[in-house]
Amino acid sequence: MGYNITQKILASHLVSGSLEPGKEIAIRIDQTLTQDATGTMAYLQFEAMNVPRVKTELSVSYVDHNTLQTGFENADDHRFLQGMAAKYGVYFSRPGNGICHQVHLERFGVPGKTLLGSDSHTPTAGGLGMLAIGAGGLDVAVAMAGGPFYMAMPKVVNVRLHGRLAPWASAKDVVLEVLRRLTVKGGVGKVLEYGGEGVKSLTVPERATIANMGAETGATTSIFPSDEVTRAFLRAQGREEVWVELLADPDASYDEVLDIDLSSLEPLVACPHSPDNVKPVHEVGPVAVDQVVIGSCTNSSYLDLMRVAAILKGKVVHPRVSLVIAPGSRQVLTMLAQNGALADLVAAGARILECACGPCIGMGQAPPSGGVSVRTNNRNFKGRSGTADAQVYLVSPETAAATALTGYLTDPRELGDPLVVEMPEKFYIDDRMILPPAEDPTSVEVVRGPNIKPLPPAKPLPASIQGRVLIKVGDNITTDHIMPAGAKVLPLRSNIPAMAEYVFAGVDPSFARRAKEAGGGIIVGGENYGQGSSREHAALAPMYLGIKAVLAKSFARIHRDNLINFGILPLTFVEPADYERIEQDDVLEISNIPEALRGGLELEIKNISRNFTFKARAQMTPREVEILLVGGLLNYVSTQQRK
Ligand code: MIC
Ligand code: SF4
Repeated sequence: MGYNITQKILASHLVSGSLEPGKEIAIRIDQTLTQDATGTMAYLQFEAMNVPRVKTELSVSYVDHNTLQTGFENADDHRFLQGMAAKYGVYFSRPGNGICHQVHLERFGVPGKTLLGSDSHTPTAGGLGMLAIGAGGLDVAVAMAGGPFYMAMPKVVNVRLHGRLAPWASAKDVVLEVLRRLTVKGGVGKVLEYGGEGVKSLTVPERATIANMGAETGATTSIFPSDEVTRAFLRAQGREEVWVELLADPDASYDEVLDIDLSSLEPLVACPHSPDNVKPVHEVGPVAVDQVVIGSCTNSSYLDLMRVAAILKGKVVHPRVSLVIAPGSRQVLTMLAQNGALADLVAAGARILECACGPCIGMGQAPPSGGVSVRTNNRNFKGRSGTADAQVYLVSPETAAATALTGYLTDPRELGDPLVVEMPEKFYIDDRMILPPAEDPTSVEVVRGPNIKPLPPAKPLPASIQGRVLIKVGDNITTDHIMPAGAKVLPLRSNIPAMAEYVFAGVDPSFARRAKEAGGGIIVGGENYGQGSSREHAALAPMYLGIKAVLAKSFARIHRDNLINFGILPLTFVEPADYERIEQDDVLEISNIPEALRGGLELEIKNISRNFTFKARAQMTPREVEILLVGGLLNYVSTQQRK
């Protein structure tokens, strides 16, 4: 039996385990990436492991999230990251050089290699045929120290693309269709592997858009073949020598199949407040729009922005609309400047931002009260834009540009003749904003500003837990609910005591105070708890507040791993109906924890307030159990190092 692409890469990187879905495997990591919002913690954790230099083939530290410098905090973090990179053997992509995933695709991604990134959209590099996975910063720190990455062997779904896109349909519409079908939890425990003759018609940046937003299904990653299209892209990036062909064997088998007819796709939109709330644009009706944002790691490539420029050329944005454009990288921005497209965008009224995440993570450009914002981003969770009552719609760059002109959510097919925008033969290449590590690490002084606080220590898990339910939330709670981002909170990413004040701030502002008063407690959640970002702060800050366990119907992959990494017990209900029988402020007791976890047994939980008992499962591997019992991965690594 032949191998699919996912199996090929996993097999060639396998450190332990076997490729049976659901079983634990460990894989060797070739490359890592971090970004500034998760990177400060990741490098503090790496430092705590006492390893003099990273052991990967390549590690890159990007600065792209916290670029709005309204105080000293972000600039302090950037300076710290630059020093750490130089000292420990990491390339440093300077602020303004672009969004990590876009730059990694352009300058570093290699087909057939593994990439672990402390950002949930790391799978973007799957557009190049890399096996690229998002994880918490601590897992990335371990990979930089040479440790393997552990995960449950995912199922592999063959997404077969047929035909080719009709005029005005876009790569974004392909992934919105995937989301419409799979929903925000349909990809959990799976890799989406693209194939079929339709793949050939998609360029690498288009494949990257699709791979990027696969993260919204909860998938472990998405991956495309590495073919002649990949080769042409790498050639145009001056990196053809890293190309290898990577195709599924003709007799490869898959766990599931999803067929998509590209030619039947029409422009789609994800309506508020979830990326899977997908409808055809023309069916949504006239929605008056206040803001259009074009950018983010999903849709900020040269190709995307050239299409936008072609649509806007010679026209001007609707008077009600604020049009904001953040190019994905300095390469993209420079090319637009050199060929005149930037002038077309500016003349049309676009407000050009630096090459960074910006509005996607609420770093500026919050929409007006009750405003409607149409964005090319990948997430439209309530409040993420920085305006609690804004309505955010997710669309392709073509739909966004058409909307900016009319002031209403507009199907770009109304624009008439199809666009013709070609991929360049050669991209503009200048890597001087990517600093190589220092040759002599002892010469590097790492400067730590007052915002950089030491890591909070994690305590071993007690044998029994008695705690109050501090909050009970519903299904699909995102890490943006648990640990909000945005211009006010993001600068505190390296200061956990300050950041912890904002845990669940948008859901229940009294949470942090109540948690501290109670000396910690338990969180109760619904399905797919912790979906969305990789931010380990959504585990680290609750840990700081004394949270000992999260009891949910199901978990998103990265958040579950982060909870274990920080010594918080992730439990699922054996009978989901028991969720209904628990209320906020109930006192729960969980006993015999080490015995139950080590024996793989169900845990008995007593609801002391209502006097009944029910069962929960931990579903952890023996290794995860030991990590949890010693109080998290960092404690576990140091006990292993002492052995
Ligand atoms: C996001 O899109 O939510 C982020 C900000 O990029 C996060 C990482 C973070 O919270 O720092 C992600 O997707 O992992
Ligand atoms: Fe940045 Fe947005 Fe991409 Fe996250 S989703 S990496 S915030 S551009």
